[in-house]
Amino acid sequence: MTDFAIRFGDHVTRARRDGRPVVALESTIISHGLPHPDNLRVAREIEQTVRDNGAVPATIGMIGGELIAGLDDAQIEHLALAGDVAKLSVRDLAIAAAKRADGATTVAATSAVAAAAGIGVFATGGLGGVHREANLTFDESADLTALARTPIVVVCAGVKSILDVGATLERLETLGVSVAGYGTRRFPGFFITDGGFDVDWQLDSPEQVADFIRARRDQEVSEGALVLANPLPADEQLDPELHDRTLASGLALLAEEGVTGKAVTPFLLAHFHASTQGQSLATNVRIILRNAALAARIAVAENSGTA
Ligand code: PSU
Ligand code: MN
Repeated sequence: MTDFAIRFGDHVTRARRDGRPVVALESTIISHGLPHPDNLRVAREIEQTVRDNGAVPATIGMIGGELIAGLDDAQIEHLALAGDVAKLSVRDLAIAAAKRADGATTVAATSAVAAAAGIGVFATGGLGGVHREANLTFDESADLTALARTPIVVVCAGVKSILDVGATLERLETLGVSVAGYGTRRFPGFFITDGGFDVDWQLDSPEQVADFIRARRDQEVSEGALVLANPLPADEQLDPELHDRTLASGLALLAEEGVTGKAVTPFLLAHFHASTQGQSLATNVRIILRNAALAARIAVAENSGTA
């Protein structure tokens, strides 16, 4: 007999028993999105920010083939510092379990596991999306199709400007994923406040987002996610000129070195962090912590409304 079911960390088991709000967090940003050793420090700060805002963090990942909702500190440290952690999208989860692998979950996999575990709010940095030149490479993140079938709220700063932002918004529309700006109708570009596109809807408070969750549940019509785009304030963004320069050199390097597939996002992120003397890293961290705080406040609002 085998049991590959999702296991809950002790702190998440307690939170569920006590009816406390829980926020899901991904582990790919820890293992693959942020440079060592800052990644471990940031992973801990994200969890603390969720706690400071009244919710319980459930960082999701895989240890030795076991899918865990609510990694403990030693497990987070392992995923942050071990060199051979797999990047797991939804399609990888069962294979990696069969291989007893250690793995970090992407937005797609984290959303799917969180929803299966009854967690309705998830904070991350930025979504995966449609890559530039996807018309030639077909490189579109499985984050998009996963969100189409996963009832969760993903608090993010839009999609990184390393992607094709307009095409990503078009695909989200086609796939039936709800999209709203938090306090704005402009869709952010991750490091930069304004990604260059409008969205149709703006939500203005954690309570309003909690009402979205209730409406989706009561209506029983849509199965898809809400992408809640939470931009950095303009005075906290990465200098747009530095951003454009770094993006151009990163894309050139990508082509030169022939990087493709799931290595593209980590490669470009590492390039940003290496060539902006830490500025993009500091920006990235601010984004994640702001999203973690907002997600916690949404989880609290949702929880108090249904108590
Ligand atoms: N955005 C970030 N940092 C990241 C990622 C996105 O700011 O590390 C990760 C997320 O886990 C996302 C994944 O789900 O990259 C998308 O990868 P791909 O394009 O290979 O689907
Ligand atoms: Mn891809």
